[in-house]
Amino acid sequence: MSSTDVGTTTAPVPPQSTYQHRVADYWNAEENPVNLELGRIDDLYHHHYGVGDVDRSVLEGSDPALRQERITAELHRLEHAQAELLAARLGPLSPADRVFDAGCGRGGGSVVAHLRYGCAADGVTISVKQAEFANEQARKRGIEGSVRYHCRDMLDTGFQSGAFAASWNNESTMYVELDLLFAEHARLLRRGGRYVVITGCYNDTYGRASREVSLINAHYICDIHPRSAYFRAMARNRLVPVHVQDLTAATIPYWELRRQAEHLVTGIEDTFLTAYRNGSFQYLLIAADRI
Ligand code: GPP
Ligand code: MG
Repeated sequence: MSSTDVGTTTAPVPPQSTYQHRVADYWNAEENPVNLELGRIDDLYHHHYGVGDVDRSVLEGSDPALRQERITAELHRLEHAQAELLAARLGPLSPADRVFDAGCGRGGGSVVAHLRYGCAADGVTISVKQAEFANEQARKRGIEGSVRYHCRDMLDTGFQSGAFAASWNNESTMYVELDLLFAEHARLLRRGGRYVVITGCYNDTYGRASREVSLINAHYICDIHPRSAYFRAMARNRLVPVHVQDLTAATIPYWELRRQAEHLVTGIEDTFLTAYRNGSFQYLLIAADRI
């Protein structure tokens, strides 16, 4: 290096921020029974919550092992219903289409989309463990030619522009800046493509983040956005909402059942229930068209 270059030399920028490393550490280490035991039922591993009415008969019965088994199956049924609700908003799609799962976790959502539409799917997660686990599941199902998982940043996927007919985030937007995220979705989606998000957001009418929302942030090392931020960032990034659904009332029964599942609780259950009930937090689905 000549002496004239000294003033322009910059420190190397690490490929991942320290924050991203900590988030990856969390998901690389995560082995909550509430995720693994539910997934084992049919090898659909979800990393999101459930919606719909609960069959409360699962809480009855004198055999403790059978009771636990029935509660586990019921929670999985509700989480699967959430995944189907999201997948239904992605279509219509055909086997010729390709979809993008941003923050794919252990891969359940991409498998659900593939089974529903026959489409190809690419999921990305920042956790190498999750990507390996999800690819192994796809191999076991014999769908590894259509459903692939990558350890990549959802803000900077490296996939081809306009290559996707639909894309989504299922409870993963709280790890990233929405403007950067929606810019990447808008780049990846073809014109007329569909974007769907299901998320927990804080309620602007409450004010700022409540104590419970802050506790949820600390629990998952995330940063829950206000509801308004989604619409602002979509408008700035060629995503036009076509359907908005408040799922708050539909997810409360899931949390009421989960808090009684002593073999599965993680300790965050009452915080979610309080946050939903005091009006500071909402469970929201937004579907948008890429213009
Ligand atoms: C994932 O679910 C949850 C998140 C990625 C972050 C927080 C989501 C909000 C809506 C605020 P999980 O299935 O991995 O969580 P758990 O282990 O609690 O079941
Ligand atoms: Mg879970």
